[in-house]
Amino acid sequence: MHENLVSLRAEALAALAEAGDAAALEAWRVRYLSRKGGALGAAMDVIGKLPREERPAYGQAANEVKVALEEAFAARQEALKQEALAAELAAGTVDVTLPGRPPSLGHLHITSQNLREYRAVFAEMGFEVYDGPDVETDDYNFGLLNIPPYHPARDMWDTFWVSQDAQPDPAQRTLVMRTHTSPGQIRAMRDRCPEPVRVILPGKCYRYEQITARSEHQFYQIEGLAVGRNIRLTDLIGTLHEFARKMYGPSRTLRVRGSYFPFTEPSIEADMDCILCGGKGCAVCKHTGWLEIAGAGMVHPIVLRNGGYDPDVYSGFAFGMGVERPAMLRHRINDIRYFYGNDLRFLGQFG
Ligand code: FA5
Repeated sequence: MHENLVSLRAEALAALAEAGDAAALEAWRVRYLSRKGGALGAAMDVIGKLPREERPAYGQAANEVKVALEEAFAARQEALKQEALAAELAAGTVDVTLPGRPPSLGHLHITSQNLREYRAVFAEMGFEVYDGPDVETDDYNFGLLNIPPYHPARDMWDTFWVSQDAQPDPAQRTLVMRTHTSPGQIRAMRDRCPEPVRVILPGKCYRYEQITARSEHQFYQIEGLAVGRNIRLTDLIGTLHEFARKMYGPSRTLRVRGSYFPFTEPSIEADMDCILCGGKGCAVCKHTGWLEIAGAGMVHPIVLRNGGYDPDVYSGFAFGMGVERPAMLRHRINDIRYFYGNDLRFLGQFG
């Protein structure tokens, strides 16, 4: 074989071994294999200058070199491809022995948890759950509860009026977002009369109030109602005391103060000894030793009559308690706005 072909093959193969990536490989191809300007092309051109009898042998030898270089190029190209693939796989290796990330599970909202607790406690005492609507007539929310139009007691409940007319004109039976769960008392009585009633009415209430750390314009209440023969104030006090013991611990004591609600007579507020200091006085109970748990009283005769019961034969008690404010005391939450701010850092603490 001609010397120039021998040295060309040796030089090209040595350079190919050095080509370490796709760009170097392409540069090698252009330098040695390309028809125009490539080293092999130049070696081929020599044929024309050789004596005629030498040409076939030279041509054959040059062709062998060309095939050898093309094969070597293809092999190097494949080798580089495999190297790149191996590097890529090594970089993206999944370590199957690493512990997995647990999926974060949701849980009930703190209010729902509390509502369930209340329901369970009252269910043990024989109360069933009765649901009323969130949008009420003026009559159910006020009138039938002995709060006639223009009565100053209406000021106790700042109201969202649903109808166009903001004035609570009785002729129009204006709709309101219920300001308390008490309208459910009338609905339950009318539904069950003349049977005895023992129900709780949990539900969302709405008030047109300034939002503060203690007050939301939407919050939950639980109403309780018992109607039958010979139901007395002591039954109410006993029920609230039993509730406090079951909900907050067996050593709870209860005290009762006189109060005023238009739909109960007499009306009371019930307090229990502070769950944090046991009555000694602390920041949570504002150093009084007592925490308010419910507004309550004996169902007013007018309300009993509006529910369908003869007040000379039947009597009943009713109570209403908030859900968020007691939960704030229990968990030492200093702002009611956290409840519905939907911040998972807050909600996640009550999983
Ligand atoms: C009433 O709403 C009466 N209907 C309760 C009642 C029922 C009395 C049956 C007698 C017989 P009051 O307005 O005090 O009462 O509300 C009761 C509870 O709801 C409060 O003690 C408080 O826990 C909660 N509450 C009232 N307003 C708000 C508010 N803006 N934000 C959060 N909780 C509130």
